[in-house]
Amino acid sequence: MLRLYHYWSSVCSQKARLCLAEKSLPWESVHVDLFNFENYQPAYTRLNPKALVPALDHDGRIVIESNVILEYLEDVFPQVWLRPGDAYERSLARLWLFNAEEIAHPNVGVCSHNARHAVRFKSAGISDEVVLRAADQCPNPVVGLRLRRRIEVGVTEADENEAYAKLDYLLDQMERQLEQGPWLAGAQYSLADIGMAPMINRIEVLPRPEIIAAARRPRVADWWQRIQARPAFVEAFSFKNPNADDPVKR
Ligand SMILES: N[C@@H](CCC(=O)N[C@@H](CS)C(=O)NCC(=O)O)C(=O)O
Repeated sequence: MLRLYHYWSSVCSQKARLCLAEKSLPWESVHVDLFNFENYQPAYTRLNPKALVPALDHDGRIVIESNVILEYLEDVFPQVWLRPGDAYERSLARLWLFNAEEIAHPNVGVCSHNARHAVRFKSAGISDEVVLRAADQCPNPVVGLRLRRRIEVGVTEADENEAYAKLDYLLDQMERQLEQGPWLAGAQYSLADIGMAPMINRIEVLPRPEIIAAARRPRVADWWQRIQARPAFVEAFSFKNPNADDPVKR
């Protein structure tokens, strides 16, 4: 039995859901409400001490870290093959999983704070005091202290500019990589594409979507169209926000 602990709009959760969908694997959903700080509660941190989603429970064994979850699913359910057979293309798949986590994820995180996260706290009437109390309860200092800083100091325009510059640099590499395409690791759709798809999906709803526009990066834009046309994408991204009052819909 596969059970995924996830949050509807979390990019890392979307990676796991996309992989499950590509492999047509049935799974049970446990939705962890990040904006209610359920991920900081002992019931969840017993499963994932990092206090982050996603976490995968496979017959009672817990796998954490989205890239590790993708590799695990590929090892255990190789019937639908998402890891290239060629060693060089496999290295590209690993490189793009790494790029998704090392560069894309933290920087879309910075750019998401003002545009999405702060807006949601405000609309739900969650005060700074409540957020700071939750941050202090988070057992993972990387996560708790980051949240505290985002409330106390905020994310400045300079922080956002820096994050967009890093995303721009990564997108340049992606545009070049896709010259060897059609997919990020070469001929075959792979874990590399799964790693990057949620990041591009997020960039599209952030304040500077022009960085993935066809006029600017035609290969990235074309790849993004092909990603969205896949039935697994439609399935994985159809998991909607259970909170109808939340202003963020995608
Ligand atoms: N490296 C981790 C990162 C996981 C992560 O940062 N998850 C975010 C959602 S995409 C989260 O749980 N954030 C909650 C928080 O910061 O409180 C992975 O790839 O699984």
